[in-house]
Amino acid sequence: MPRTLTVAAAQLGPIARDEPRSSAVARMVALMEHAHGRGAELVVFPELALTSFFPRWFMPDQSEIDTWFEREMPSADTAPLFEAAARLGVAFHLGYAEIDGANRFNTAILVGPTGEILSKYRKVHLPGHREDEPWRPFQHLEKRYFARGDLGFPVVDALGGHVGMCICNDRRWPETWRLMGLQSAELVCLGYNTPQHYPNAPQHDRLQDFHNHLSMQAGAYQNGTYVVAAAKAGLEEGAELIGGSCIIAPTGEIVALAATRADEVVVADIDFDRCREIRTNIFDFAQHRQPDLYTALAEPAPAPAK
Ligand code: CDV
Repeated sequence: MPRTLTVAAAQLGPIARDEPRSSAVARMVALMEHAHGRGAELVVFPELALTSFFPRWFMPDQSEIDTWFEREMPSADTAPLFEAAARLGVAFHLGYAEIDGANRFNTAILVGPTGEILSKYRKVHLPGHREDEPWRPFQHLEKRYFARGDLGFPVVDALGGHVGMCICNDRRWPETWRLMGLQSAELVCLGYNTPQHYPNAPQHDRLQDFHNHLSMQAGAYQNGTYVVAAAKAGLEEGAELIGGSCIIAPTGEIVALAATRADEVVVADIDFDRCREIRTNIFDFAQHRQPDLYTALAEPAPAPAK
């Protein structure tokens, strides 16, 4: 009997700096209702989906930084999303900034169709820089505002399959995918905020959409997993964010793709059993991996050759 699930990537257009969480949540509830109308049983929202992408601003005052973080989940602001999920019987994935005691993380949760949190992930690969760099047209201060995630790369049995999560920059690292592949991930949910302009290497600006899909399609194929990826997209506070939200099959093929840089839902039916097409053939880990020769992967990188 096939194990199937109808999944949606819910892309968000720009969120203004002064847009309240209640407004972002109302937009997400509308996207969830739309996705449900198209049969979706799981809706994936972007990274830091409740607010504007605040790491683009240098804020010296910690109390101001903390206004961008959530102290509880659900909260009064996010309760409507949990209520909508339970009303519709839809699971969802949500990215947000989390305060836990003295620590601050870039976090994502998987919430089940009755509104219970099934899994939590905290972003491991934090891009950007720690100090204000006024030469940039916009900052990328994730290294300043977040601690490295401390939960590993969990894969849980949920929604009929093995479900993992990662966040934005994590998708560019093959280790992210393989650590979930080694746990037999069949579906990876992720959100991202990727500027079109990369100040350190502007010659890559034209390649941002290509590198986005290249990384995720490779991760899907090399580990035999579906991917549902949701962008925050469009011109947000002077920074253009790529879109390209998509659903990728274990063959690496994109099976649904957003066409805009605005609020948009894309939907696809997935069959978890198709993951075996990859995992019992070309990427049969038990037969073909050579882990005794991979030990350097867990060591610090040597200095680059001159
Ligand atoms: N939010 C991100 O992690 N963004 C990075 C950008 C800064 C390169 C990304 O990997 O898309």
